[in-house]
Amino acid sequence: MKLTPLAAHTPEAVRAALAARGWEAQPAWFAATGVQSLVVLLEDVTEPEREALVRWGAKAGADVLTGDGWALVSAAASRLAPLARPDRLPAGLESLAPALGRFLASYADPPRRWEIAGRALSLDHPVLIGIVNVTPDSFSDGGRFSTADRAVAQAERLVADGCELLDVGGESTRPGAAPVAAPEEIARVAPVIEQLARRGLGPVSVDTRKAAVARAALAVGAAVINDVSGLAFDPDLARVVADGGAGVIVMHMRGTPDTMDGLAVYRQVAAEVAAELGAAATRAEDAGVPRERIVVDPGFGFAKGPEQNFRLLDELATVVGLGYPVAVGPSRKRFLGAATGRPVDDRDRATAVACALAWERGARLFRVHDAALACEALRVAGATTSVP
Ligand code: PMM
Repeated sequence: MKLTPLAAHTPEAVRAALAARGWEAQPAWFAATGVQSLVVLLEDVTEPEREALVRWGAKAGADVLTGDGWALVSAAASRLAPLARPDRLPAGLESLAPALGRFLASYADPPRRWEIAGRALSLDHPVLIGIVNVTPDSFSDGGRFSTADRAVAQAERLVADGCELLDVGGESTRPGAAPVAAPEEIARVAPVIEQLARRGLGPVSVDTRKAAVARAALAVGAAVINDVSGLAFDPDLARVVADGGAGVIVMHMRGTPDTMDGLAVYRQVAAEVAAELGAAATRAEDAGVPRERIVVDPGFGFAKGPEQNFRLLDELATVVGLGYPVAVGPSRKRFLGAATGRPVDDRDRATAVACALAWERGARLFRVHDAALACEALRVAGATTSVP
């Protein structure tokens, strides 16, 4: 007998092995995704549910590790699937089916498009979001692009370097930054968005936490609202997104930019960020934003220390498991400086690597200051990924 270990982090190796032995494309793909091993953590598990899980695990050949009120289940996707089907579910595990069903469906068929105002962005390749800061105190460009003309020039370069969405922001969210009142924020971003729309540059997203700014931005042509507060700062923002038919990026943070550093306390950062992000996305859906318009972002650097950012980057699959497309914004952030020792103006290589790692773990959109390096890194990363 001859033995060849196959790559287990992607279904591609199994699919290719089956295809090379005469399997048709579709059954080969289904079988390849079916044998992939998945691990899910279950919480709020009652004692009878725990016993039912252990019995099921012994019969199905799944690993079930349990403790008081929780269970960790590890099994091939095809073995987990019956637990999501009401007709095949073992007695006593009824409450598991809906959440597991949602997870398995998005795992087997991840979102391929993001609907934004007036169009859709395809997610079958890495999508770069170029940062256009129009804040005098922006930490990363030192305010060099503080006038509308400079912002437009920056936007032109970002598009030339491969950006498919331009994110215009008028309020710095770094710790200690002075808050900006809505009229001032509108005066900064609206002329830039208007010019970008007039020149056919974009689509454009507006980086704001405020409903009034979002409304003004949509009126002059923005297609996406990017809210670092995850729709928690302004209770009216979700409705503005829904009424405007806009796309939305719901980012994770805790507290406000001034209080967030003190709130960076987690037992398990990826699980908690995903749970809080899921709640934020539900806020959007409850306000009438269709699921197809929502992107989630784990919020690197927001209420997370360097180690937590790296854990989150490595365990991004937990955020991807929510079933929404995932955007990431590691660009030039402190945790990259902590790993490389590089100052803020010399972190574009580190940013490009972080983007490639995030793509590998399932992120599809990448918010960057410098698109050229990230674009190259993502072309290489993207070329390793086969989309069925
Ligand atoms: N980071 C910043 C601002 N806005 N939006 C999203 N969606 N994700 C981020 O990570 C994010 C963001 C802070 O960085 P900047 O001041 O360099 O723009």
